[in-house]
Amino acid sequence: MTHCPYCALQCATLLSGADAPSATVRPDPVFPVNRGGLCQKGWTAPEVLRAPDRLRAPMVRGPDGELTPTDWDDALDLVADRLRELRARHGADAVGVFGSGGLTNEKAYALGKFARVALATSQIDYNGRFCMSSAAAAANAAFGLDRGLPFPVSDLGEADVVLLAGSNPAETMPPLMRHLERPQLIVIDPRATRTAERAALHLRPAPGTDLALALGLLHLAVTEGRLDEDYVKERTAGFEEAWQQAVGWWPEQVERITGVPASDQREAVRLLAEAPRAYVLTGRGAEQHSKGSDTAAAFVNLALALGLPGRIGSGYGTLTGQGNGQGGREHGQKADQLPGYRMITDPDARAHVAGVWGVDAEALPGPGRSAYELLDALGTAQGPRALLVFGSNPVVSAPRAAHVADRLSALDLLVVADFVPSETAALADVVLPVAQWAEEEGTMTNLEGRVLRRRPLLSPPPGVRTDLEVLRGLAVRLGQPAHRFPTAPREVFAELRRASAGGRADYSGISYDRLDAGEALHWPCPEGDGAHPGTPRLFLDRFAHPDGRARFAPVDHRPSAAVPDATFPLLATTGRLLAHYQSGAQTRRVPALLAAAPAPFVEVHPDTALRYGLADGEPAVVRSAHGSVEARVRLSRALRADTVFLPFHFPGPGAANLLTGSALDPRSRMPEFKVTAVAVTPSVAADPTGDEAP
Ligand SMILES: Nc1nc2c(c(=O)[nH]1)N[C@H]1C(S)=C(S)[C@@H](COP(=O)(O)OP(=O)(O)OC[C@H]3O[C@@H](n4cnc5c(=O)[nH]c(N)nc54)[C@H](O)[C@@H]3O)O[C@H]1N2
Ligand SMILES: Nc1nc2c(c(=O)[nH]1)N[C@H]1C(S)=C(S)[C@@H](COP(=O)(O)OP(=O)(O)OC[C@H]3O[C@@H](n4cnc5c(=O)[nH]c(N)nc54)[C@H](O)[C@@H]3O)O[C@H]1N2
Ligand code: SF4
Ligand SMILES: [Mo]
Repeated sequence: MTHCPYCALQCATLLSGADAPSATVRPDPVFPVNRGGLCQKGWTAPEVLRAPDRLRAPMVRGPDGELTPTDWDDALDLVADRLRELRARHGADAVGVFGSGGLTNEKAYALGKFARVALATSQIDYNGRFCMSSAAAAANAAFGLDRGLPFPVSDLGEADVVLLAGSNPAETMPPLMRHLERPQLIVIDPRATRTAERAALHLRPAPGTDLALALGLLHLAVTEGRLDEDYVKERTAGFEEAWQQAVGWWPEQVERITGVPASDQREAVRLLAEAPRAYVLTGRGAEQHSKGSDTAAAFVNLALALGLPGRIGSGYGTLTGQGNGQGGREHGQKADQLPGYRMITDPDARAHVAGVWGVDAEALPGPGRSAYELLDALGTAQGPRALLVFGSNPVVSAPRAAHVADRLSALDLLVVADFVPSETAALADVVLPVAQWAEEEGTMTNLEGRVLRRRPLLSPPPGVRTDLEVLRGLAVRLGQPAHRFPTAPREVFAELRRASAGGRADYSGISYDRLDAGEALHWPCPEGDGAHPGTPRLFLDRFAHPDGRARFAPVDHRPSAAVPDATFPLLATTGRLLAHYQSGAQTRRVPALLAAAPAPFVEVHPDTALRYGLADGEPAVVRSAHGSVEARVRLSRALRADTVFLPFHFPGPGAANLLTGSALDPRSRMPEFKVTAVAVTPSVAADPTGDEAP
């Protein structure tokens, strides 16, 4: 048994076939998370193992400007020489590292250690910043701990009501819907999604207005006498300050900002408050905003007011996205973190981790730049001159993508480790071919904090190395002792356990042997006298703050970075399609998935299309203050008339991130992926800004 290579649900799969050409998967019928289900991406995952253009040899850009195959020693020597040179000339922070929530725990841990020890750079961050950072900031502040779901997924199946704010699991985690059959759903989404079709109540706010809506729901919870006063008194702090912010958000005011009728707001609060067992869950639709962490906090406030978190059968959670989006944010590849979900600025944390690594705590760098800020600084006088990318395709997935591509091109050295020639690899000076999920061993931590085993069932193609082998090869060339960078995942995990011991995400009681014996282990799982059973449900007795209380957050609504005006009268939002995963680097290589969703499009309401002269299937140009996108129009009544939708899975002139800007959440540094002011015109018409059409 292993697990799907894609999303955080980490559906269990059984692989058959002795090699990549013959490999097939089917769902494991007993694993409680997917309960025999898989989505189309999971079923077709073996296709990526045998992708015709799979990378099989390291490549170096030659004097003619072309990427040319070479051998591993030449490639790694070249990278190490260039890194040494750049460090000598510009200092250790001249080298940056970009990691991923797709990496196993072992790889994420090794990457953070490699950056801090072998490169001594502070400049490391990862794509999870674009994903989980807002919800993580809110959960850490509220509960003192950030585990996406602080309860097993299967608990949802017993609930009476589940509120989903900005999440479309019917397309992004289809097997999760098996757990959402019993509960009545309240869906908050500007679009009538496949998830919303299943909802008892669908609230359709304008993109970027969830914060006002959540404040309004809290307002109603209080004014309609639904506040759980005993819970608030016994288990929380800070209610009064939060209430002072919500007091002015009466339903009609909220309706004016969000477009959600006051009666629907009342109905949502009634459903939630009257349910014996209820959950509030947020997704990227609510979180990927320049106010994403305050928005997540406002939904936490609502859950706290109703007394949900830390009770069996009720709670608050966020649906983590990437395969190891949870573990990826715990083991030290984030700019401000060390393993065990420790803060890099905490002297005790530095001393503990330096002890495990066998280095001097003084020598560890401090916090670096967040993902977008790191990409934005590349090749500038103050920023890194070299970047190593492991597990991300930022040319397609980062905000303000054209600018990011320019910054990557301005580097002295771009190194990309991948198994397919992604759009980012195509810009690299050196491309390093690595092994994939079914060819490597490790652990992943799913959306409920459960640690799972990834198993090596096939041999990698000749010429391919694992990420851990690449890191050791570079570390040794940079003067590190080989034993400091083990390549056996089991050895790395043994060290990760020690590094995490005593931290917020404590893995010290978890072992490959326990996982192989079939134990379900959710962190924290400290090592003790006996075998610790893990912690499937957190906060039942106390929250993780020293006084055991959860914190309300005094947050208020504010507008998005760009609001519509005469030039850019519409709101564009972006998101996912069932058939593709993220930047599409993997799924666009699977024929069945490409056939299901072959090309970029912009979804427009028919009334809006009429107004702007757009016709179904015709090419259009979508413009924002940051750039423009070419895509075909797809008419859909699922949209609000003021909103258009673009999937972000495609590269080139149809890449949705050509539209998004550089606004960041001040606390989490999350980009504003979910709302951009745009104009949409038929591609032959004149540009509304007066510039010439491209
Ligand atoms: N098929 C597929 N599945 C995936 C992935 C994938 O790429 N493809 N990626 C995985 C990852 S990394 C992640 S993070 C998850 C993401 O999973 P989701 O959060 O479910 O995915 P999104 O489509 O980004 O956004 C969800 C919904 O937010 C809505 N939305 C847009 N703007 C707003 C807004 O302002 N407010 C509200 N309330 N809603 C808004 C969109 O209409 C969309 O339906 O999916 C995981 N699963
Ligand atoms: N407009 C818009 N943009 C978004 C979002 C949105 O909703 N709207 N969502 C954001 C979110 S939530 C996320 S998570 C990001 C994700 O966006 P990306 O970070 O670009 O994620 P992927 O497309 O999964 O890219 C992973 C790359 O790494 C490779 N890879 C996979 N596994 C490994 C591995 O183990 N080792 C190595 N070396 N390589 C590997 C894959 O082949 C692929 O090329 O996109 C963000 N961008
Ligand atoms: S829901 Fe996620 S983990 Fe499950 S098969 Fe689909 S992509 Fe894979
Ligand atoms: Mo994500």
